[in-house]
Amino acid sequence: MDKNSKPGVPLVTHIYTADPSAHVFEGKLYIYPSHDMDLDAPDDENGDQYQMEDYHVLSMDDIGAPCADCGLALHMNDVPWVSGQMWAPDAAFKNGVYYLYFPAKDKEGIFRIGAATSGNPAGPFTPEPDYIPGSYSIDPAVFTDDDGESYMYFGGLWGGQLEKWQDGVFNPDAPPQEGSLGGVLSACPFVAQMNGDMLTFKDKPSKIKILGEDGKPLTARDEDRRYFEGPWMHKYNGEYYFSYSTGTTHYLVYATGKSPFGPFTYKGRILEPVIGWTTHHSIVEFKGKWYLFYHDSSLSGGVSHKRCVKYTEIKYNADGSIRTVKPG
Ligand code: FUB
Repeated sequence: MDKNSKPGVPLVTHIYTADPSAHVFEGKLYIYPSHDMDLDAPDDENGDQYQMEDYHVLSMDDIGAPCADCGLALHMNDVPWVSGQMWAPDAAFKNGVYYLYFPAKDKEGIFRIGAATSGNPAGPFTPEPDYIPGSYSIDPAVFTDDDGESYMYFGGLWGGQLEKWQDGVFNPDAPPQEGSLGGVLSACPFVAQMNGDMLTFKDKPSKIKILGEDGKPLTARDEDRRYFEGPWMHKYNGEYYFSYSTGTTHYLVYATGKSPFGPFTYKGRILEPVIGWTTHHSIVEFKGKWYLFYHDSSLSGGVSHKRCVKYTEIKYNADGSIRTVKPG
């Protein structure tokens, strides 16, 4: 058990953690992070340095309370379809069952999204024998709306292979969607409504449109605003807030809309760049306040694949905009 948690300070320091998905379950905060490996590896654009093998769930009785590592929740050796790279997970609860969702490479080296179940929010989780049919790419985020319907948002560029799925089939030769492509539309993340079993998609995943204030979809060149990875959905005052990382420009930003399927209109930044290359987050309401969980690489002195999870409070303006946070 670490010391009392504080905003802007690593939640735990005995392991490297990243990509935090925070939820309130059973009156406590549960955080589902990636578990970064303490290994030496050069940075590359394919994300080969992110060789994670398992998940540990973190929990806090309250904001400001100590953060506990609940131990091993799931290991890749227990998941028959996985060959490696267990990246950013998320969790959900329905009908007495806790669900852990996780991206990992299958035996062909293609990222898919798996599910595992438990009666306890801290796990351990029992994996399904195969990945979710029709799932691909990385960074699942599952949002349950007020009417009980759940939706999975997912996708990440470069190592996360999102640009290779834009036509609905895996195209290993798809070009990267970077600024050099000029006016070409940015690669879109995807959303799929979940069936009641929370283990399968209702329909084929559909593309999410992110528009500028002019109503036009963001272009690949617009690297300050276009989608890169790390989606999250939350609802505030009846509006859907779709937030994500811009990757190459290292911002956490958000766009709002009237439906969980979008389209969403770009609104602004949530978090300025942190120490390290990646930036990935979740937003959760707890006891009437809103919190941003995020990571940086401060614990390792800036090594991009050895990260640590932190939190800070976020505030909304009267018009629903989120006040930008500068990392401390
Ligand atoms: O942790 C591995 C990858 O780095 C995640 O899937 C991305 O969102 C980025 O944080």
